[in-house]
Amino acid sequence: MFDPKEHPHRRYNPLNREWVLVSPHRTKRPWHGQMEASKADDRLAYDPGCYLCPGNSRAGGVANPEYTSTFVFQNDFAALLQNRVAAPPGGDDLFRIEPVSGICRVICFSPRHDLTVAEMSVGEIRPVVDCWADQSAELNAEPGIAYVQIFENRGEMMGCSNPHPHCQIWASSVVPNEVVKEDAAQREYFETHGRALLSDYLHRELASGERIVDVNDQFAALVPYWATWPFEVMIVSRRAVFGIEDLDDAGRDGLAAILKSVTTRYDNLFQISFPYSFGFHQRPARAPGEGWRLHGHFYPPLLRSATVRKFLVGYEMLAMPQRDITAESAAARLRELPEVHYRHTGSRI
Ligand code: H2U
Ligand code: ZN
Repeated sequence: MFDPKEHPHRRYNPLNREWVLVSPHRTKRPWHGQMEASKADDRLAYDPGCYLCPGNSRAGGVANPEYTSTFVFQNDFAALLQNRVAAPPGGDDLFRIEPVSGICRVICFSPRHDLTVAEMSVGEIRPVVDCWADQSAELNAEPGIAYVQIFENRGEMMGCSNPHPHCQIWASSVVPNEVVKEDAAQREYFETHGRALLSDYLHRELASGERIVDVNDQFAALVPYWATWPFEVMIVSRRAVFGIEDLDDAGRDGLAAILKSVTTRYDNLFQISFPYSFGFHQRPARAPGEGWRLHGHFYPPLLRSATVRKFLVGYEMLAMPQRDITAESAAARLRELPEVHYRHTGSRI
């Protein structure tokens, strides 16, 4: 008898239409503790050497204002440039080339150098949500912008250059690869079923509860059935919202609350500031949006302790992604963790 808790199998990701290999037999042994001693965190609220702190100078010599909430600036080392050099797509079947233009910005979440999303209050995260929504609306309205990607690299393990809480926005004249896949999958699902793919998926997940990490009126957090990373989490709007700027007041509060919940659980898992890449996926700027559902992906690299990370190498580079612990057991662990941050005494909840 096939038992998905024991036997190797593959699971289908309907959002990107790829398969992931699951090998649950490799983690039959339970692991207890192996809790790394949490590193003493002696970061200061203000770091005179940080290029994101209020009042400090950035590359090129521009000084940041004495900001008190969020702060947005043009990336000084932007990967995309706004002035398109006019040229049609060129080349042939074997050598294709197209110009790409766009706008890259950096958003500081807080003037406090020592905070992270996990250690900010829901009330402090809410202005960040508003900033994302405003930026997304503004950039989607720019002529020549096809997609607005908001993402955060958290932690040195993810290549983040600075611990000051911040994220990036890259708005591009092309729809990037991952979004092209999700756009096609959601559009075609909508054409076939007349309902949004993630709406149907979320109903099934909420009914089963097995992979749910947390839920509020507006958003659900879950380990997707097809998760690749050990503690991958997806947050999904429970309302028919295509993009982040479409969130109403309650939706924004709900998003702030679910982000606080997920990041706090992450930090509590190994009692460290948990590294991840996070980003939203939303309707492309010039797409109808029908079939789309605003969601975010957390991709954290850690496996079973603060130092043991998962690499996507070997078989995964050459064949397909693979995981050991099942999505269900990862969800259960995250669900059972306390919602209060391990470093908090109760003053900052
Ligand atoms: P990450 O830590 O996620 O890499 O983001 C930092 C970004 O900040 C990075 O894209 C930009 C880098 O280009 N940056 C500036 O715009 N100005 C600076 O003075 C330093 C870094
Ligand atoms: Zn700083």
